[in-house]
Amino acid sequence: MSELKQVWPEKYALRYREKGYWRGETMSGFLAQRARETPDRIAVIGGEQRWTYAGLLERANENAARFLALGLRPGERVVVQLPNIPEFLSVVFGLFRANLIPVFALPAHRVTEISHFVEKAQASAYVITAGDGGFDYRVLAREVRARAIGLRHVVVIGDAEEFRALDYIPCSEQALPPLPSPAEVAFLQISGGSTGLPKLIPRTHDDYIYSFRASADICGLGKDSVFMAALPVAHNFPMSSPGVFGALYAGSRIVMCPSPSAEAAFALIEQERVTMTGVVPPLALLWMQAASTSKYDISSLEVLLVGGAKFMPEAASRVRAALGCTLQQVFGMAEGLVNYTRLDDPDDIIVNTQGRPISPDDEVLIVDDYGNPVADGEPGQLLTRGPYTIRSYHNDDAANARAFTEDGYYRTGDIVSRTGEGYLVVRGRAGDHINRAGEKVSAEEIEDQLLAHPGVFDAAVVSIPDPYLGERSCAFIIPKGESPGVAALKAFVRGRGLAEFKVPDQIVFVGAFQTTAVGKVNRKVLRQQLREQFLKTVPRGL
Ligand code: OOB
Repeated sequence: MSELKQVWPEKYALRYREKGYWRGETMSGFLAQRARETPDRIAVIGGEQRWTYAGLLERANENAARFLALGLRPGERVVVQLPNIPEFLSVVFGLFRANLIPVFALPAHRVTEISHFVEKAQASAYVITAGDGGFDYRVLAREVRARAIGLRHVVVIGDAEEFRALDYIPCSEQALPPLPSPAEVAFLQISGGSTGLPKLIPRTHDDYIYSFRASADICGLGKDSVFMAALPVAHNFPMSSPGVFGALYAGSRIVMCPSPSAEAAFALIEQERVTMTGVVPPLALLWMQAASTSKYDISSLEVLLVGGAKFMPEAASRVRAALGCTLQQVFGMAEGLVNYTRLDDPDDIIVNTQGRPISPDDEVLIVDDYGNPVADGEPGQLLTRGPYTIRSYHNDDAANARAFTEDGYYRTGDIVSRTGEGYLVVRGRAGDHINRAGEKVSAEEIEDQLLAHPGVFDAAVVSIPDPYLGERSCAFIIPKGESPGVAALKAFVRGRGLAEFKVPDQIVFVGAFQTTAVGKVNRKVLRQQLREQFLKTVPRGL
């Protein structure tokens, strides 16, 4: 089994400990502490369920004993694919308590992605819910099991059919293992990067707890706060910025919202007196529009976090009037660095910037194509390292060589500028992915899928500005003879077992691609040319 590690050079690790960023806490340790301090306060609400801190801890410990009863051993990986339900927390904290390593898949992922995670992480188990949003995850689990050798267990919340129902696994009698070292990897996050299939991001207890503890502080979460998870909670943003983990750390109450629609979200905000939640820009636009005619009282909402993709200043300036709350912009990445506007920042900063880093020890470099720092206000590539930014991906030498500099900076692929006060403004990006309403789609990954179609000679996938999604995907296809047709090609990609958000939004058939002077197609240049051609010939917004 390839070793799981995330290591900062000793001098940095020492500094991060000395400065009190890394305090030696663990995921299981902090939850147990909260349960001791405030056992009877509500920790999480979802559907008909309301669990106290003591109740969440008890369920997590029971689940830990069940996972051990399956024969899983500390350090083994478990892919978790669960929607926004309280069991997300009892499963994940159960895994933490058994020293098992969750790998966080999104509910939208399908057989191609899940099998990739199982193989890449060498996972032994896969935890799902029977069904959600009209989708039967047991059908998916069958497909995954047929492909992913090494997967020993499928554990289901709800009706398990031929798999193991979590609630009916007898708890192991053996003692729970000692808590892990805080420097160990706690889980694997998924990257939304620009090349190929998603990469796995190992995060340690030390670094991740620092990021959400500090986030909870910056966002003003406390014991009386009610945090609603509206986006799929497996995403880094609703998980830790400040997210459900930040909320638990602060002793707040969590509301699991099953769908981010304005109707579902507003009903829960009214019912549970939610004070804070986070959304991607397209949802913020929808919510602002819906609020003007909504019958719900959302006056309890104090802070709306918006991030995952660029929130345009025009829209940002309308949040307070439309929703009656403070906007907090968040620009982060599953690899680490997270920036926030501060709650007491002047409106000009809140509206026009994507915030500044969490930590005084977040090192931010903005450089030109030759690696030279640019002046404030000038756009450049964002590189970063710090106390919660990873130094390497899991088991991926090629990606590591591309994504990290020799002195340990992560190349974010984002083009940003910095204001005189140290706030970042996102201006674009260097890498080729489509940021579709906050979901990152790798152009290369979709091109690979399209090329598998017998009627496709060549394919180039590009991002096109979209007034609602921010960006959408457009695939330019050179057919091999007769065109396979748009609908058939979309159905083909869908049939390859990918998240729905990866199916090209648009498909355009062309006769040829321009080639560069030497006759070789540079994919980056080609994508740029196609994007420009498209924007010249098709009116914006279509
Ligand atoms: C969040 O994480 P990821 O890993 O899904 O995506 C990271 C990328 C960034 O590199 C950037 O390209 C884009 O998403 N992004 C933004 C943004 N926030 C993220 N681009 C413009 N403006 C923003 N406010 O998306 C994520 C993780 C933690 C907190 C928030 C978002």
